[in-house]
Amino acid sequence: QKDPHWVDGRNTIVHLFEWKFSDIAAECERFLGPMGYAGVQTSPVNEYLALPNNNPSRPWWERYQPISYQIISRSGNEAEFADMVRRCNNVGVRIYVDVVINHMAANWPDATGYGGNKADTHNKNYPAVSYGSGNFHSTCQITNYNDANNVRNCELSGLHDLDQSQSYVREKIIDFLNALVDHGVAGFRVDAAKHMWPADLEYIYGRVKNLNSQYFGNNARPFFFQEVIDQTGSEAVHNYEYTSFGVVTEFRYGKELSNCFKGNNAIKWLVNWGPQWGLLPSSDALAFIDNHDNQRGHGGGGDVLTYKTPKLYKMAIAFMLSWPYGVTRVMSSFTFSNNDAGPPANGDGSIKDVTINSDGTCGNGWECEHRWSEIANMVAFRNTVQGTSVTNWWDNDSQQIAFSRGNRGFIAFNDQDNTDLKQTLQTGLSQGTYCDLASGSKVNGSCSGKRVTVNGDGTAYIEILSSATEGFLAISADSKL
Ligand code: LAG
Ligand code: CA
Repeated sequence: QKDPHWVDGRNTIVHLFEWKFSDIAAECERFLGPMGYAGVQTSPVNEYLALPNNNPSRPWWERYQPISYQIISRSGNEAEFADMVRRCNNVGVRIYVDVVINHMAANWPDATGYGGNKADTHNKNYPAVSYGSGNFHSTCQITNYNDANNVRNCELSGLHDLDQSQSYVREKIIDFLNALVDHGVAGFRVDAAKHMWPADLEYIYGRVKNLNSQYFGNNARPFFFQEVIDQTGSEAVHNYEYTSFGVVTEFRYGKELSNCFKGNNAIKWLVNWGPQWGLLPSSDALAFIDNHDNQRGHGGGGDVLTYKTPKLYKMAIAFMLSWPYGVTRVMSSFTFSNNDAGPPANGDGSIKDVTINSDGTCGNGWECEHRWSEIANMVAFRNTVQGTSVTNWWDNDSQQIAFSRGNRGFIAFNDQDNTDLKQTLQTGLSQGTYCDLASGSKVNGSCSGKRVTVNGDGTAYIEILSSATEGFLAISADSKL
């Protein structure tokens, strides 16, 4: 169940972290569809804990404490969810829901969900599912990542740990996933997969119904990408235990690329980026630079590049989108300084609308990295070069590299401090003038950024000054003027 069911010619999933369904639907229609994005990962959509103390603001991590499997959240209700899935599918953008099935909410006094359902968390009683204490592993805390039993049968941060080996629990989870499939989703991000037994997940995925034939034809199996944090390979649980029945989030991907573009490792070594670096095989991997956890020091985070260092971040994202590896995912954040802070909210606690400025960026506290022209243009680049391989590799033996994607695209990076890149390089492209997708965009046949002249023999003079705002340059068959 590794096929994301993208519409032909599209690529890349964007995580619209904490967005309301109504805003996601609008974004599919006004931006993601037209720009060639393939899908959206939503935040958890089922009912979760509304923290009893609303001061200072609802933390984003409330969403990872389920109260029931009803579709009701800060993002909207079931009718709004249904409307979003329909509208996004209609413009060729797939929906993937983040599902939290490892556990239920931790101990809280008077735990109440967004839909108003109550849980007696101290007694592991969640009547709105319903789960009782017998559906959980006996209480113990995760303390030893060298012990797979401890990691999978004990509680993660006090979150009550479901026993997915029970057929009753499996049926409840399958019913929940089937309800989402009925609405027309294409698949799921499985939260905390590392903390569940592979055999239980394989059984559950195998029992989820085929995707809604209205959008996916007959016999389409749901896509599963599973969150397994395995950054070192030295813990008891390995990411490859999950790859025979789904894709896995490849945490080493963003970690190593961040390290390179920060200058801690030479980017010339990226010539063999992929399994030779210890990464999963391409077809098993979800590739990303940062996610909602590690951009704020959660989930094994700490030093990945994020929107906060835009020049280096855009270079890492551009490299990801130009390199043939994995199912790519782009993060779309809200601005934060406090790691617990929830999304931009109104006085009544409702999530703020995503507003769009006249220059296409977002307002109201939303970063919208996916709209940064350099990133959106690289999603288009990836569509243009689909099916080609890496050719014409060049490097300066250090922090400057360039390569072609067959005869469809060419990209160069200058990550070297105080050193300009000024080179005549083989681009692989046909003769003509091209618009650089990093410094500008091609709009109505004209270019708002640098122009690159490709000669009859495919060579072109490439210049990226170390002082430039953008540290890369990219041209493609579709950016020809
Ligand atoms: C994940 N992947 O495996 C999510 O990506 C990650 O965001 C989730 O943790 C985690 N698994 C569990 O679903 C997040 C926060 C935690 C937070 C948890 C539950 O990173 O910090 O824990 O969601 O809301 C919070 C408090 C803890 C507390 C716990 C229980 O931070 O201190 O013990 O709640 O009340
Ligand atoms: Ca578990």
